[in-house]
Amino acid sequence: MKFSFRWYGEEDPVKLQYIRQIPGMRSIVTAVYDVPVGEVWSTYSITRLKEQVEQAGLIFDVIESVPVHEDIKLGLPTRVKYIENYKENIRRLSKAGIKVICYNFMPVFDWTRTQLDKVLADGSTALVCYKEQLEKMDPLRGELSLPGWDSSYTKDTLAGIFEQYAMVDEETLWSNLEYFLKEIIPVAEEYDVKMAIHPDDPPYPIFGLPRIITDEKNIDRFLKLVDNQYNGLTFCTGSLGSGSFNDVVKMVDKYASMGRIHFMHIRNVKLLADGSFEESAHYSPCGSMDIVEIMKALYKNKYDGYVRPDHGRMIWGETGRPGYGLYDRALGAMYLTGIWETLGKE
Ligand SMILES: [Mn+2]
Repeated sequence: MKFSFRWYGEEDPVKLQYIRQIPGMRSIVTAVYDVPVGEVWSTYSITRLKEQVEQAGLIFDVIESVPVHEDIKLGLPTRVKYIENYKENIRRLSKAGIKVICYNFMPVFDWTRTQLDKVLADGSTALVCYKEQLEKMDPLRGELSLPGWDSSYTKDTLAGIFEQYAMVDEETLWSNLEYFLKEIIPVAEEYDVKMAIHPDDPPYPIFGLPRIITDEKNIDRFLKLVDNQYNGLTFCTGSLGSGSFNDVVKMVDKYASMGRIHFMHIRNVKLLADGSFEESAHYSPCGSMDIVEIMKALYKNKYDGYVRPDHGRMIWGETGRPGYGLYDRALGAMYLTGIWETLGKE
């Protein structure tokens, strides 16, 4: 298992030098942020990122994410150009040493929460998603203040995109995903880059938009669209685990045994009775996930891919990017490292 940590580049208040000080830390998970979605990443920016990471004594081999342009998800004729750009990004990243690319196929909105700084009983703050609040949110009405969603859309363009998605039901989204995979996976294979789709977060439709990477049945279908090792998963325990219908341990075991997990995001969530959830500390008793059983499933299958502690709470007075502070993620990393070391001695 290769331990990694997400870093948002020079703007990130968490310094690479601090990440290096987490015992067992190996790789940096990052991305080029200076180009619009859908464009080709400059070799200059990629090389610069690589140099920064390596100067800190860490390895540059995982990208999260190369975002998929909305026209690809919508299946518009312009997707041809954006898919060619995507292929070029795979080639360029491969040449820089990248082994895994994480991406997602969620229409319009990436991960969605209703509050980013909910104060928990111990005084830490965490990201939460309360069903009741979510149902009241309407991105098309009033001021859009969706926490965490740094929108590049104005209200008018957003209305236009929603109108386009009115034509895209789940089956259409599936066929648009299949088209995309059939184009890019051969390039990923040729350049030895494992593509790892991130599940939808939360794993059910929101705001009337379809979501398809949500549960075991759909992940089975996804893997069969292009039945090739290079078409794999970022298995996010928090995203899939925030649907109570998902048996996360069973799914980790199944997909790890198939060799289709290339990247693990491990975090805990506390499920509430109405389907809401709160992000919690990694330690199993703090939430609804059994992190030890998840690690055991990986160990049993000799998992050799990447793992990173996913979102953390804000603790010890730290401020910064919600979910991506240093302290709680470092605690999570050590917890995972400790479990992994123990399993190796049993
Ligand atoms: Mn994740």
